Amino acid sequence: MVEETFVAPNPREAFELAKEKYGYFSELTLLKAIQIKNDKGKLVSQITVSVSSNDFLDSIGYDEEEELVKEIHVLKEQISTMKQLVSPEDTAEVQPVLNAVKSVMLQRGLSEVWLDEILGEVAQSTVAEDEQLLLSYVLDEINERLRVKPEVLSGQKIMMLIGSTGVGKTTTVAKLAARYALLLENPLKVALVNLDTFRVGAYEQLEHYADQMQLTHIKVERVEAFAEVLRDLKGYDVILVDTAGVSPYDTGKLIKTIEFLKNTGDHKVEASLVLSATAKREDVVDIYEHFSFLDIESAILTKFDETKRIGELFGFLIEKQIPVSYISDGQYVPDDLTVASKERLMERLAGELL
Ligand SMILES: Nc1nc2c(ncn2[C@@H]2O[C@H](COP(=O)(O)OP(=O)(O)OP(=O)(O)O)[C@@H](O)[C@H]2O)c(=O)[nH]1
Ligand SMILES: [Mg+2]
Repeated sequence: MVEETFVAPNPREAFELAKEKYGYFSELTLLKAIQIKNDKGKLVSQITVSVSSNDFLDSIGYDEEEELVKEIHVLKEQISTMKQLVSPEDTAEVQPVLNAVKSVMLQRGLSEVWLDEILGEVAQSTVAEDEQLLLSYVLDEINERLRVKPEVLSGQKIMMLIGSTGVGKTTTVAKLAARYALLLENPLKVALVNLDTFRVGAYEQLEHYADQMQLTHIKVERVEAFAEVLRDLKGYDVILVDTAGVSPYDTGKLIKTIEFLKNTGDHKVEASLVLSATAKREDVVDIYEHFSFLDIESAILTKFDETKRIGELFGFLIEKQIPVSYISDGQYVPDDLTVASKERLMERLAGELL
C-alpha cells in the first residue's frame, strides 16, 4: 500500500481529488483528515489516503497496457456513477456514520435543525461513508460561516461593552485597557468611562484597575453628560466604556444603557455585546433581542475556559452573523484575553474530535 495526502479547501473536495486521481472504483482508504494552515495562513483540509500499489503505479502511468487501463477506469467510473444513483441502499449504509457525527456535534451544543441541513447536503456523497471525513466536513462548514472582526487600532476607538449581569464586562474592560495601554508594541492612550450607576461597588471595581494601570477614569451618571465627557476625552486613542449588567427583566437599566448609546453626540461608539460561553442559548437570544435595534458591531466571548459546550453559542453567532472580536478565557487581568481568530474558535469546538 502507498500513502498519499491531498489538500483542498474542504475535506470533501480533498477526497474528490483522491477519487479523481485514482478513479472512482479504486480502493482508497481514508487514514486521516486534519485541518492545516496553508502558506497563506488559511485553514485548509488535508486528508491522507492509502491506495494499493497497483493503483498507485497505475496513476503514475506505469502500465504497458495503458489504453486498456484507461478504458477500464472509464467503465469503473460509469459503474460508480450508476451506483450513486441507486441511493436508497447507500443511504442505509451511511446512516450509522451520519448518526454518529450528528450525536458528537449535538453533544457540543449545535442545533439539530442546522446539523440536519448540513448533513443532508452530503448524505448521498462519498463523504458520508467515513466518520472522520464527515466530521471534518461539518467543522469546515462551521469554520466557513463563523465571522471574526479584526482588531482596528487606527483613529480614535470608543468601545462600549454591553451585556447581561456578571458576564465579565468590567474584567474585559480592564483586560482591553491593559492590552491597549501597556502590552502593545506602540502603546495607546486609554481612558475608562463607567456608566454603571446601579450596582454598589461598580465604580470602585473599575477604579481599582484604572489606578493600578494609572489610567484616566470617569464616572458618568447623567445621560446628557455622556457626549460632553467623550468630547473632553478627544485626545485619547481608546475610550473603553463599562456599563451596568442588564437582565431581561430589568427594563430600567436597559433603557438607561440604550439612552447612553443614543446620546453620544457625533461620536461613533462601537457597541460590543459581551456573551458568556456558559450562558444558555435562550438567555443569549433574549439579551441579543433586547439590544438588537442597536448596531452591535461585535461579540466578545467570555468564560471560554469554563465550558466545552460552545456549539450553541456558535450556532447563534452564525445565525445572526455577529463577528467575534475578542475571547476571554479566564479571570486574570491582563493575560486571559486574545484577539478572536477562527483558528482559536475552531480549536475549542473541534477539541479532540479530529
Ligand atoms: N472563568 C472566567 N471568569 C471570568 C471571565 N471573565 C470574567 N470572569 C469572572 O466573572 C465574574 C464577573 O465579572 P465582572 O467583570 O464583574 O462581570 P460584569 O459583567 O462586569 O458584571 P456586572 O457589572 O455585575 O454586570 C468575576 O468573578 C470575573 O473574575 C472569564 O473569561 N473566565
Ligand atoms: Mg461590571
